[in-house]
Amino acid sequence: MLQILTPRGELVGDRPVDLDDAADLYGEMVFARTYDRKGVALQKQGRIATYAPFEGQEAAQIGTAITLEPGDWMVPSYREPAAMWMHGYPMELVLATRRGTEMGGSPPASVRVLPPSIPVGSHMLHAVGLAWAERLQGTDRVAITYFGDGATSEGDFHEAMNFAGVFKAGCVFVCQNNGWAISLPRAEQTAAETIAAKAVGYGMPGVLVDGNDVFAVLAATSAAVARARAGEGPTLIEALTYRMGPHSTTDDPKRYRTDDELAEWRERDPLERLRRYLEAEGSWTPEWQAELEREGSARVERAVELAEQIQPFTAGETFDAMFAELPDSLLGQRAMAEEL
Ligand SMILES: Cc1ncc(C[n+]2csc(CCOP(=O)(O)OP(=O)(O)O)c2C)c(N)n1
Repeated sequence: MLQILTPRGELVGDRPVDLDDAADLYGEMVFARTYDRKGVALQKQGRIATYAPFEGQEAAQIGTAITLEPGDWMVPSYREPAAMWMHGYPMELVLATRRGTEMGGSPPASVRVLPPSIPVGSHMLHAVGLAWAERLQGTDRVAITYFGDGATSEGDFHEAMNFAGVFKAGCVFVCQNNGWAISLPRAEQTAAETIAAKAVGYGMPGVLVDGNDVFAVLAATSAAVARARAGEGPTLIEALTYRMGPHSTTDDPKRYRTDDELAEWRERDPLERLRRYLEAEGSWTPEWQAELEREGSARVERAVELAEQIQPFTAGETFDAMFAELPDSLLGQRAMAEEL
C-alpha cells in the first residue's frame, strides 16, 4: 500500500510537496470537514434532504481532485461534494441537489463535472464514454470517476473497466473504499484480496493507496492522470479509507459496526495526520486553525444562503428541462402538472 505520511504525521521518504502546498491541502481539508458537518446539521434542521456524510474521506477527495486541469471531466457519486467544488462545481448548486431543486444539476457549461449519481455504479460508464470521446477528438483531456467499494459489485463497474481497458480510454477510476456499503462490510462485498487487484483482469494498473494520506493519494492520482493524458490508458486507484459517520442521515451505524472499529480509524484521521506534520514543520498554529474554520464556515454559510434563494421549478417546468421540444404525448401532462 502506498503511504507517504504515517498516521503519526511522519514522512516516509522525501518531502513530496513543498510546505506551502501542504498547508493549502490542509486548508481545503478543514474546509471540507466544515462543509460536511454543516451538511449533517442542515439535514437535521430539515433544510436539505437526506445527506451522505464524508467525514474521514477528505484526503481521498482533495488529493485526487487537485490533480485535474479545468478541461478534464469529473463524474462523481453522491459522496464527493469536496471533489466537486474543487473542480469548479458551485457549492450552492451542490447543496441545491440536496434540496430537490433541478437547478442543482445544471452547473455552468464550463464546469466539467456531472451532477452526482444516486444510482450506485451507473456513472462510471459515463466517465469512460467522456474519456473515450475526448480521445476520439484527439484531445488529451481525461475523466476521473468516484465510487465506493459496494459499487464494484455492480455490472456497470465491470463493463466500464472492460471498455476502458480495451479502448485505452483516459479514465481514472477512484474507488473510495470506506469499509462499508451501507451495512455490508467490505469483506462480504468481494472475495478479492483488494479492490485494486481487480485491475489486472481488465489490463490496467491497480494501485492500493492509503486514502487517509493526502500525499499518497496525490502521488498515485497524479501518476494515473499523467498516464491517461499521455494516451496510455486507464488506472484503477483503491483509496483505503473509512466513513466516520453514518452511510446517510437516515441510518444508524451503531447497529452494524463497533465503537472499537471507529476508534481505530479515528487514530488514522486524514486531517489530524497532516496537522501533526505541519505542526512539526512549524507551519501550524491554533490561531491559523481557528482562522481556517472561521473562513470555512463563512464560505459554507454564503453557499447555503445562495442555495436557499434558488427557486425550485414548477411542476410544469420539470417537463421543459427534459426535452428540447416536448412530444405531443407530454404536452397534456405538462398542462395538468401546471394546474397542480
Ligand atoms: C443501483 C442501485 N442499487 C442500490 C442502491 C441503494 N444504495 C444506495 S447507497 C448503497 C451502498 C453503496 O455503497 P458503496 O458503493 O460502498 O458507496 P458508499 O455509499 O459507501 O460511498 C446502496 C446499495 C442505489 N442507490 N442504486
